[in-house]
Amino acid sequence: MCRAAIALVTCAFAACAADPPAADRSAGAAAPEPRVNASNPPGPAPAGMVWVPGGTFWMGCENCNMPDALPSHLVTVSGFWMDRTPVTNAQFETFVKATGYITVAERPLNPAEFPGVPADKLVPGSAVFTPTGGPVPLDNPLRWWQYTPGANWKHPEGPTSSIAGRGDHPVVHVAFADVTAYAQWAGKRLPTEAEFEFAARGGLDRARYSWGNEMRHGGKPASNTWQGTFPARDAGDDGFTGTSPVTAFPANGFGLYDMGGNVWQWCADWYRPDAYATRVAGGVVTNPRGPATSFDPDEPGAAKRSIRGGSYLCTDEYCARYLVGSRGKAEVSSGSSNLGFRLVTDR
Ligand SMILES: [Ca+2]
Repeated sequence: MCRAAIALVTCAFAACAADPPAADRSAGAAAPEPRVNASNPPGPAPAGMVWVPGGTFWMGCENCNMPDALPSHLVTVSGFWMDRTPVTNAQFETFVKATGYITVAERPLNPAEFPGVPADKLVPGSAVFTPTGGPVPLDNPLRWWQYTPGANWKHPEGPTSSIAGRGDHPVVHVAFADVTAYAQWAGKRLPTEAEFEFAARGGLDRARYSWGNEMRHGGKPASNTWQGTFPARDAGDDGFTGTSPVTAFPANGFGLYDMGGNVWQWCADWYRPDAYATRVAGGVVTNPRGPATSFDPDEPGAAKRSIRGGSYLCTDEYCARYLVGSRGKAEVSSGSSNLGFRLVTDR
């Protein structure tokens, strides 16, 4: 959903960037097996990053009732460094102080992009999740998402809220341009969907979650999700309603935190529901970078990137995209109160 759709009916869609290069294929190679490479890190770990050694894995979500995550197919990724947690409010604040960067949610809306919308509606803001207080049909997210003037990364629930005491929570209300600006400043990049999923699996072959096959791990909550009737009231049985500190739940097999639950995380790939179906004919795909263009039949014309991990709003009854092979999508000019990011680097 785009930033302005929540309040303003019309949307502005960012133009597509240059097409990414096509994925390499290794058609005709011997039948590969899922594996985690034994390669050592190429050097000392950059601060706050974990070496993901690369390998071959089954990418996709079998028995999830999610057609856009099918068919499951073998993918090989090279090794890379990955932030061990989502980027936190404290880290983003450091970036803003160093650069003076102003996020998309803080910028005035251009009247030319929203013809017919009254000027008093063209106010900076972002989408904030708002519990409904009682059960509602789950067919229209606008029932629980409110475009909130003054909501942004510093004021996650609106102008009277703040991130005080939440420096170790993931930054939210960041649009795609915001995270790429941060990445440029940090000298890193967004992960591809394949890199994110390989990393999230933590070396487990075709597990349902980034921590194993059960929703709870060792009898305890494994991630920050939603308990109770969505979107009426979150019981918070896992200890948190809303975001949580980025290391509040156990790391996965690669030492990565919050690869499922807490906040969605931007990936570099354009989103298309048929992305997997169009690339499985030629054998194992190596380092796929996603389709050349975006298309979401639910919002034709909206430019969307893939997002991963699900969030504190996901429950088995709605979303469920903490399932490690599942996929999400977000319009590039939009942030929201449950969407953040983390970065990777190759050296
Ligand atoms: Ca929770």
